Amino acid sequence: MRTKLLVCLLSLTSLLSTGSFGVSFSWTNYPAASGTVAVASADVNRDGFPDLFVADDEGVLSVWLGSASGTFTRSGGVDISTVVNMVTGDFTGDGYPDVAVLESDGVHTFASAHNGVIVPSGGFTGLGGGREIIAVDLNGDRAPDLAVTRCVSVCQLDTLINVGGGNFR
Ligand SMILES: [Ca+2]
Ligand SMILES: [Ca+2]
Repeated sequence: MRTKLLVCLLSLTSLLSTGSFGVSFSWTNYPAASGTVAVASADVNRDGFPDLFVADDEGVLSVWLGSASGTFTRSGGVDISTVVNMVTGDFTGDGYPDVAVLESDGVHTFASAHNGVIVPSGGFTGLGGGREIIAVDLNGDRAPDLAVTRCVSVCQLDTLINVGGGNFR
């Protein structure tokens, strides 16, 4: 599935970059982001420019701040374990995007400190075998909750309800 998705993305990227759809893109490579295994976007510092959460294969989650030129500068990072996937959302309710990281041992959340820095805010271990994670308001209280699919002996869906302040139950 991921291979097919990658092929589709590469095909689409090729079409876009060659201008087949009437648009073109330039490429920028970030050597400092080598080993990237997952990426998600949000305007972490609310300056109007999208930023990136980047997780690498050495167990570091970094924030890359965007700019008006479309380039990114690494702002800082926190140690994590093996990343499977991640999703952004304002889990703390302060208006600044946070990130929930699906790691090999469970879900860990990191809150924006408003300056492009993120700090650990919570976590659930014992949720091994994670595959996918989404943020969605499951109970209609306007606070984003989390839904996780994971497979150990059987595949299942787990939900984590946001109880405020970046805490889940
Ligand atoms: Ca920004
Ligand atoms: Ca927040």
